[in-house]
Amino acid sequence: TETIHLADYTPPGWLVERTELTFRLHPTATRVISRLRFRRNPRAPEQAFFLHGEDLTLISARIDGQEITPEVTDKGLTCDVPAGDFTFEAEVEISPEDNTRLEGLYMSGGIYCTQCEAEGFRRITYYPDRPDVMAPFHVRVESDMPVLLSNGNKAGEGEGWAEWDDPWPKPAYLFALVAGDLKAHPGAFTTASGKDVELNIWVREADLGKCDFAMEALIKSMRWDEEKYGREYDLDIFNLVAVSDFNMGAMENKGLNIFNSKLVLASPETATDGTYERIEAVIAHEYFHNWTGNRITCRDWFQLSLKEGLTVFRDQQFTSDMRSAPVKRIEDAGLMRSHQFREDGGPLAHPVRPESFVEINNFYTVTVYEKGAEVIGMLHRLVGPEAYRKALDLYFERHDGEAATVEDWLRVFEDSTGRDLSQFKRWYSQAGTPRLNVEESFKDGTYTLTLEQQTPPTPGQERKLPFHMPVAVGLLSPNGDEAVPTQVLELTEPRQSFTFEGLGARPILSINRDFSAPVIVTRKTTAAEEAFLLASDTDPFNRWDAGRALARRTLQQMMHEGSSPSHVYLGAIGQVLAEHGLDPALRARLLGLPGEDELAADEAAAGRAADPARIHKARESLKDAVARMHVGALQRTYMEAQTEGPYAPDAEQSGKRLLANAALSLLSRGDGGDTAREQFARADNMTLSLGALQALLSIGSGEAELAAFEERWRGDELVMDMWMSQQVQLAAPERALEVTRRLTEHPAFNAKNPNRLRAVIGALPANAAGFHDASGEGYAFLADWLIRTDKVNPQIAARLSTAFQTWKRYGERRQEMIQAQLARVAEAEGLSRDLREMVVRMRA
Ligand code: DPP
Ligand code: ZN
Repeated sequence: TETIHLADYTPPGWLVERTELTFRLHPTATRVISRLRFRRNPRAPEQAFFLHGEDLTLISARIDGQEITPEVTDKGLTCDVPAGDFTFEAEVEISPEDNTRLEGLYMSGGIYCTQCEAEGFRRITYYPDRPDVMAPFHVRVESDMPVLLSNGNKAGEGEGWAEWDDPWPKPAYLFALVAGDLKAHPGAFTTASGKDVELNIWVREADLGKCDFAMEALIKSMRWDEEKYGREYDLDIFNLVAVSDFNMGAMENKGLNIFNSKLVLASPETATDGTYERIEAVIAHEYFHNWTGNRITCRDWFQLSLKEGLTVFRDQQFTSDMRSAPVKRIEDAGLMRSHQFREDGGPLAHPVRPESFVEINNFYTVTVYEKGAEVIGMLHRLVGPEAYRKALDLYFERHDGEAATVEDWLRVFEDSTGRDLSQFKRWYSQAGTPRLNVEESFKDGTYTLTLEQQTPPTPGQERKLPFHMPVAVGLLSPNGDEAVPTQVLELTEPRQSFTFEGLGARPILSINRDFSAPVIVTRKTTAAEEAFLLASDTDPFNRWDAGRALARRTLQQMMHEGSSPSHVYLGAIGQVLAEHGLDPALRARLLGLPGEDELAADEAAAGRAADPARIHKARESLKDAVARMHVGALQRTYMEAQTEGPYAPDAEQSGKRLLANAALSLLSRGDGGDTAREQFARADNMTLSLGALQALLSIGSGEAELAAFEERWRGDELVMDMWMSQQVQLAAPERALEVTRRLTEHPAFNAKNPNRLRAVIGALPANAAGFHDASGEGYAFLADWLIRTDKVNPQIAARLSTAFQTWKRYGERRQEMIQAQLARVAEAEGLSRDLREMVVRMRA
């Protein structure tokens, strides 16, 4: 297998001036006829003419009308070409129905659809399939399907055909085609400059009632991007299609977004509040790509975070504006800690801009996406919102229509603010989570804060240089007042001191407020100080963080010292429950405990082998203790969190339901599940049904409810996904594998559908104690499924394999068993490039 390096980037030898495609659709024998106008790239070195192409049957090829016989390999095609401009034409045959990888043109439930990012277009026809080759596309689709869609504006249609014209030059990865028996949920938008845009969400007829929310989210996104970034939509029509089989969440193809149906379809009965929020965010994310990704794209795939980090940052801003900013920050920081720190601290660690890859699909990661967004968040914090907006204006002005790089991105900030960002740039090249060590001293009214940064080695990067990071800090007086309001300290040195003068008493530090830098703060504190911050910090993120720290502290004592749950923690939770004025969503978050996987990371960081069974037990008994101690307050909280009036998936109502479900889950530990059964019986929305079901499953009950749920929802694949994944995740550890295995034989399961695979196979590792069962059977089960799935869909297999990335956290026996399974996968016949790369990186 071949490794691709950023350092080897060479500009394309030829550019495409115009791309014309004709599709004669057929399930097993689709013909793709291409007509490409090529022009020599004056800025490229001499090179052979090469077009990517994989799994294509070449029928014929011509240059300037003359039949040619190109040299074809399993990677692409080469041929002699004229010195000047020329037209290349080809006809190829492909079989959408046999395409189970879901890359290129494939069929999903009788609908033709495409997924080209990153390198799927080469499975459609021969083409320079690289993002720095941008061209206007004209597409003709011939099929007897009633709806025929492609990118851009409609250029004509008739019986059995339609033509689409996309005037905006784009790389092939943004190409899309959809053909099927679809119905439109229509909408309309008038841009700030008065242009009318036709909007359509295309779904199966049966799903037409589940599109209102997605349409509203789209319209809000379009408006928000105009107001916040000055970006208008640039075509006459915007189409969005929901399909059932999709490797990713959604895809930003120009003017024709294609979505995993789970991120479009929603009704109160079938979608949870969490799903609604995800839909709103992902609709926004894909829409925002129209400027950050499509109008300005990436020069090469190493620059992926240029569009993804930025677009995630933009969708986070959007959600903060639509809902609660502190709650959103807690969710995002929580995801960084639970998922990105895990990646950054293990064998799969890589920089936000990776320097090499074997299979680019393996780099659509939390590091490229979420850490990439954090890096932009830091930039935003360092320069301030106004300078940020000015820099973005310059970015659009300077690079519109181009394929840009991280260097281009940072240069607009340097040019518009006069700042030197050369040290800041290390966030793009150095992997690993920095540790921030804190020392404090106080004398004669002067408080000195000394910060020391240190980043551990990651694969291929032994030594790290210091980062330039904003550390938001506030100081609290012992009485809870803010002695020094939030200040952003700029840390650039390995060790740096900051002083604060004129303080009356030794202050209490609130550091890395709002999660200003994606780092791990290591600091000697006491339970009393954490309890103080949980009760009094003015920064909501740090309140949450202090609660987490307090929970970890007691869980560790329970695990290793046989202590009973700490009274400080239990008392602090009591106070949170009694804080009626606090946003319910925030209160719910404050009640949550760190996940078992995060606790395992803590164990490893403390130099101990993580014991998943013991972690699980400690966490369960802490929940029991909270439930016992606060039964009255939990009942009051539960009552207080009931919503009135018709269901709405807005921030206010969903915050209440989140709190109600959190209280319910604790209450169920004391009442045998009676309240949950009652909630399940009366629930008129999925958030409350599922919350009740979860509460019951987590106390080992809920058989009758599971059956009733299945009876009601067996026809709805998206609801059944939740039904399946909750059973796996919440099964008692000793039953987890059996439950998973049984579900793989359930009629609702389908080993070819990514959502089903994620809901069942992907859910097992989320049941940490079950997956890591001492027998090692969980590991063997996952390895079997990796080998099996790899033959169907390598991208999904590679993704599921990441469950093994934490192997170093565990004891020798478990390490050996995981390594043995990785070795078995490595030896499997015909292993894909995707899965092979992952296994190689994770093997010792
Ligand atoms: N569809 C993926 C996303 O929007 C890849 N571009 O992030
Ligand atoms: Zn994206």
